[in-house]
Amino acid sequence: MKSGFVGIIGRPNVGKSTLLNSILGEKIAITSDKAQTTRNAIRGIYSHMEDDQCLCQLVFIDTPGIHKPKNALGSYMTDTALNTFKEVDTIIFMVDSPLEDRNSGDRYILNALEKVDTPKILVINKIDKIEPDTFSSMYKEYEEMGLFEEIIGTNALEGKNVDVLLKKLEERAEEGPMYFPPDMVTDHPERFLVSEIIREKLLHYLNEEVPHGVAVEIESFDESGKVTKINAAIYCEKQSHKGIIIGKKGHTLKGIGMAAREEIEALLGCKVYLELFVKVKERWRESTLAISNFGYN
Ligand SMILES: Nc1nc2c(ncn2[C@@H]2O[C@H](COP(=O)(O)OP(=O)(O)OP(=O)(O)O)[C@@H](O)[C@H]2O)c(=O)[nH]1
Ligand SMILES: [Mg+2]
Repeated sequence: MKSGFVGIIGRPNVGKSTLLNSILGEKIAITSDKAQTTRNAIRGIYSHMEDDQCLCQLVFIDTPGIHKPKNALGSYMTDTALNTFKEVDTIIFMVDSPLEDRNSGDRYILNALEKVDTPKILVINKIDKIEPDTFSSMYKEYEEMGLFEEIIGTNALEGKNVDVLLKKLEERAEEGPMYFPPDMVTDHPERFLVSEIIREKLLHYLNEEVPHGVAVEIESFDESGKVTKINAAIYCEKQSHKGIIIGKKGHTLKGIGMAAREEIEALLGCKVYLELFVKVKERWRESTLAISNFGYN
């Protein structure tokens, strides 16, 4: 059989996590329309089965968007993405718009990519939003760089051309072992996935700086009864943010809790009682110790 590790890298918000979910046909990675959604390397396992046999297993690593860090959390995120370059057999570099000014984030990543000899595939995502002429000129510009083995246009949200990408990756994969059981989609513990679902709802319900400054910590996870009881703390950076998260008469937090619970129930396949608390930890994103305590280490 064939197997290999594939890293998905790019600027924030280009659709990396959406692509991972589309490949797996299951939601493992949280997504949002806000930049810097993903904070850790998220592993998703794709096993191509035929007649009970695994023909190819690809372990995808979805990474945080590479950006100019403004705090310790941002540095951790960007380092996580850049370190993936060395750990994988193939790099998918994802973009969603043409290369523009000289100092654009994509140019920064391209410079870093030039320094590694890992095979690279360029994915131009969001083709539904790119004019055909623009797509052609993007294709040409990237092709002329001679850095990429393949260039593929996708619409990750609707799964368009994701099969083409998978086929190319499978063709390129080399003989190798099965790293995970073929029915395993991710090796992240349920606790982590649950905390991410809560964080995703925070990103959906809140605006501007507030969701970027939150961390979710699962304080207890009790599966002993018929209903799984989960207590989670939402940490934010300011007292004023705490007020925003809770909302008038607690409406915002209630909405977040309801949306999260529904998805957690689907994930765990059982009824869930979810209790959320909001706490303040000032400027936690600037402290290496604090970010490490929240699992960003
Ligand atoms: N129109 C369109 N939107 C897309 C497509 N792929 C992803 N999106 C949207 O783009 C936004 C960002 O998607 P994510 O998957 O969270 O992006 P990301 O690259 O993982 O972002 P970070 O984790 O912040 O680095 C979401 O609102 C997605 O629904 C696409 O092909 N077309
Ligand atoms: Mg992401």
